[in-house]
Amino acid sequence: MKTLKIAIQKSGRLNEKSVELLKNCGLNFENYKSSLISPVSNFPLEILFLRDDDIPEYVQDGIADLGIVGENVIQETEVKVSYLQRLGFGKCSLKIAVPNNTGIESIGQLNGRSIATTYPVILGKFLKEQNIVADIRTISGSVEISPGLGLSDAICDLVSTGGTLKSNGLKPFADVMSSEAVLIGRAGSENEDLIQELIQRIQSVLRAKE
Ligand code: PRT
Ligand code: ZN
Repeated sequence: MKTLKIAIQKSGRLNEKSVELLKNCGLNFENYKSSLISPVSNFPLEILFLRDDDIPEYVQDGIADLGIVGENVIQETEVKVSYLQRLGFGKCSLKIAVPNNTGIESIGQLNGRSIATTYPVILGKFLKEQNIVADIRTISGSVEISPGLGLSDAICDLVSTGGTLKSNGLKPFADVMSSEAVLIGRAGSENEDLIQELIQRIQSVLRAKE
């Protein structure tokens, strides 16, 4: 019998909840320390610990059978994967935010403005749908400080509590997408029986939490 592989985040906001979910499914494995692969002792499964950005491609390319990742990462990487189960954690929304004292009051006023983000693909599609032509400035992090430094007129970033926006003098302005962690797979995968068994275990853990 083949061993399934599931890719989860190595460290970061989704790591702990992903590990907890798999442990609650009755799977026995060592949590990530230095090894990037952990075998499960009581199920034909290996856990791959990866940067979240790499997870959709690993699943698309068949290196992993399954993955746990935020919908925002899937949409941004534009891979072809199937959504198997919403997992109810890692909830956040991608929002455009502007400085509190800005003159920007309506979405149309973003025309000709600059927006800093680490999500240029999702933002680009959103602006196109809204018929807005703005200058998307792709940066790799610390997006919230960009307007204060005079680098952009607005930002587009993930928000959960809103505390980061507030402490940087920004206010949410438009919702681009909402996101949560999801289980992804690939259509037409071999080992459909094992995958179904794992999905059923995950679903019963989620039901028990309701
Ligand atoms: O190292 P690796 O590449 O794996 O991790 P990462 O640094 O890219 O991602 P990580 O661990 O920060 O987030 C993983 C996933 O968690 C994201 O892709 C989202 O799906 C989800 N998630 C949920 C969040 C947030 N909530 C969130 N609040 N990801 C990031 N944030 C950041 C946001 O970018 C902003 O800087 O938290 C700040 C805002 O938080 P609040 O609470 O102040 O609003
Ligand atoms: Zn990442």
